[in-house]
Amino acid sequence: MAVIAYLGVGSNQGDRHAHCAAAIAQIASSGHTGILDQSSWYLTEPWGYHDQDEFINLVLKVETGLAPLELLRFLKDLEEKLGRHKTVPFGPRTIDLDILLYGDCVIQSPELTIPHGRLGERGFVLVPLAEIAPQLVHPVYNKTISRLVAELRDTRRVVKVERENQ
Ligand code: PH2
Ligand code: MG
Ligand code: MG
Repeated sequence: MAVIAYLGVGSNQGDRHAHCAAAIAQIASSGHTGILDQSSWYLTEPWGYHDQDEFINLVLKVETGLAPLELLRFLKDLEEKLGRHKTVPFGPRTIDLDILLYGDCVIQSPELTIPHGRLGERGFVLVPLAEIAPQLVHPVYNKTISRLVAELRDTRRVVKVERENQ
C-alpha cells in the first residue's frame, strides 16, 4: 500500500544544483517512489556547524510502496551513488536525503527517527515543507507545519532561489 512521505534534499558541496537535480531524477525514475510535489529550491545558511558553505535545500512529497527502513536504505544507497562520502556531523555534504515524515508514523529506533528529530528547529526544512504542506499535522507535536513555522526560533537565512524550481 502506498504511503505519502516527505523527504528533505540538501547539498553544500561541489555542484549543489546538479546534485539535487540528480537526486530528484533518480527518485522519480526509481519505480517505487513517485514524486507528487516539490517545493521551491532555497539557499540556506548552514545550521549546526557554521564554517561551511550555504546549502541548497528543498522538500519532496512522494508516494512510496517502500516500508520506512526500505526507504531509508534506498536513500542511503542513492546518496552513495551520487558521491557522498563519510561526513562529520552537521558538516559539508554532496547530497543529503532525509525522511522527514512518513504518513503519520512515529518511529524511534536506533536506525531511524520519524518524524525527523530536528524538524521543528530548522527553518531550512520547515520553510520549504510549509510551502507544499502547510496544513499537515506533525504527529508528535500535534501542530500544523505552518504553526511550527510561525513558532520557529531559527533565524538563519532561508532564501528562495527562483531559477531552480522546475
Ligand atoms: N544539513 C545538516 C546540517 N546543517 N544546514 C542547512 N542549511 N541545510 C542542511 O541541509 C543542513 C544544515 C546535516 O544534515
Ligand atoms: Mg540532514
Ligand atoms: Mg541525512
